[in-house]
Amino acid sequence: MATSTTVEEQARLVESSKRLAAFQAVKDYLLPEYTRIGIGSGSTVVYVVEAIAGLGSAVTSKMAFYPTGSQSEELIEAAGLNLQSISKLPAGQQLDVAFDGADEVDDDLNLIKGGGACLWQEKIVAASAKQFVCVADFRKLSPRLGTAWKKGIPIEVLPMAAPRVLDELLRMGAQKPRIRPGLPGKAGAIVTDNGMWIIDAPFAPLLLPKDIETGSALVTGMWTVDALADALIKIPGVAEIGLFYGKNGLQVASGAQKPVAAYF
Ligand code: ABF
Repeated sequence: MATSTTVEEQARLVESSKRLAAFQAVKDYLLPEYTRIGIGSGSTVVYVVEAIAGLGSAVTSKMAFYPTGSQSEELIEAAGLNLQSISKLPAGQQLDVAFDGADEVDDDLNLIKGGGACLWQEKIVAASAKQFVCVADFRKLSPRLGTAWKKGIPIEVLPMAAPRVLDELLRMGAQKPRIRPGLPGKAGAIVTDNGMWIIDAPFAPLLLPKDIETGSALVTGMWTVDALADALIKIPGVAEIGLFYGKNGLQVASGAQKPVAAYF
């Protein structure tokens, strides 16, 4: 009895952390003059959309919302917001801001994303925005990626290349990488919105520049975030990886993958 109450209390705490983070992020980063907004996937983004819808149609009717997949498409439509497609965003234009969740966030705001299998479109939307804001609950923050999210880095692959990609991941030191199975009741591998498969590849915790300064990178078999991401994306057959890394939107004009801020 005591255990189940604790589990329920923890669940309530997590939901309240997601909600508070989402409302604060929208308050700080959604300016009324913005017209193009990216909306990510997952359960935390539900609160982002709730916060946006709560601003009222006087504010939101001038805005268009760009989803990262079928789930966020439904979310936007259900809230009565104006749904647009990132494929219709003209070349040379950017979203004003994009909000999305994460599976894990490290001290430098690198992210693991893709637990929900939408990582490719999530990266396109995040990188199309002038500012990308991450919203998550307190369980997602950790000093190094791979510490809190133990299922591995999600990697979107061309199905025919999956066996070769698995070989390469093992060679790079991944521990038991595996093709993600389909949702309960569905045989075979999970198929993404883009017709691809997902491989989850667990690696030892990923180091940050500060670790190299202090010498921890000398530990055998440990990658830095940037080195691993650069190597993974070069494997033939890999379409996209669930590491959002590099520079954030304050440092590059466009194409940033890292958030300018993370809310917990
Ligand atoms: C998306 O949703 C994904 O990149 C990430 O895997 C997941 C986070 O979901 P939740 O908010 O439900 O924890 O952002």
